[in-house]
Amino acid sequence: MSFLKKLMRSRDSKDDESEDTKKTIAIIGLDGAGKTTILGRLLKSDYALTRPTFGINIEIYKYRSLEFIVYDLGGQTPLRETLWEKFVISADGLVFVLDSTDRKRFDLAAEEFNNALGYNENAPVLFLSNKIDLENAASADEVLDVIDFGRFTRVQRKYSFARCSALTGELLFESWDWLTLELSDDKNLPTTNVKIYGGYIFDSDGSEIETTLLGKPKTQSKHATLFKKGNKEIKKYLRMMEHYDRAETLIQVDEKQLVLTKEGQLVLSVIIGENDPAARAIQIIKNLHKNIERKFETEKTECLKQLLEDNYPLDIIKD
Ligand SMILES: Nc1nc2c(ncn2[C@@H]2O[C@H](COP(=O)(O)OP(=O)(O)OP(=O)(O)O)[C@@H](O)[C@H]2O)c(=O)[nH]1
Ligand SMILES: [Mg+2]
Repeated sequence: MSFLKKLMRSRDSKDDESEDTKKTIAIIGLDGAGKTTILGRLLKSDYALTRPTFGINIEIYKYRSLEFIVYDLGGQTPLRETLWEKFVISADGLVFVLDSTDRKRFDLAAEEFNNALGYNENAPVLFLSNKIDLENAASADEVLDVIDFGRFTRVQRKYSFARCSALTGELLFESWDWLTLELSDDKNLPTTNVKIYGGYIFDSDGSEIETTLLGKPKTQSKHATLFKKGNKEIKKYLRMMEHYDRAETLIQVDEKQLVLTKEGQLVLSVIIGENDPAARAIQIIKNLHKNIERKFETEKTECLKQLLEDNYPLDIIKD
């Protein structure tokens, strides 16, 4: 955070410590890019039908000990001209969303991206090439041809580029984690390990194959209700995602996070601590997807538990 901003904040607020955990993020991009849908997925673990945003949605989003105030700005031409500068100028983080199937407007998107960068020259930038679930989505190379990321390296500005889908959630949480870390002043935020309390294997039709509670018996019984709630949430999500082969999500359950990935017939999920990096958990279960089918053929019980214990001993809860 710039010195001037810090000074202004400490003047405005008596409690400077808590102010430091509040970050503002502006989400911009042309109309229809998927900004509101992305926010819905991140905030409510939901894929809701959206309407064009005529103005601005302001949402508060708590994630990994930070509180984000997110400005979701409408992308239609008049809004770009009147609203963007006002909100982009003071944002701590910038998210630009591109509809990766809207090739006709790539040049326009690039131009608006440039304009926005001119309004705010410091905030870390997350560039999301959205809608990769659609067949005609542009490849990373196609997007990189239109958007000049080299400039960020030249001025040493923090940025990240990711392809994602707000619909299936794919790759969205990884990039959001990147932004969280960039904006956090708390260098103690865990960056590598997570604390896995247990997990599930489901069939994609919603039938449960395994539930695994980890830790000592006392810890397990303490979390039994949490796991029941998680089970319901997974079923709800799978109904919503039944037509999609791949999906990822992050669902808040009580004080914990439930992370889920679906690949074809198999659904894996783990419950982790509330400040743990979801990206790491997603990586773990994606790796397990490969092994679990093999293990199924030989051993039918406690597959997930064993794989976690064998491969990720440092990530599972001990007490
Ligand atoms: N297939 C697919 N459709 C998406 C995805 N993200 C958004 N959409 C759809 O794209 C349309 C526009 O999404 P919005 O989130 O309203 O777009 P926006 O960027 O907020 O648009 P404005 O508010 O007008 O600036 C909606 O019909 C969404 O359902 C995605 O990842 N995949
Ligand atoms: Mg919108």
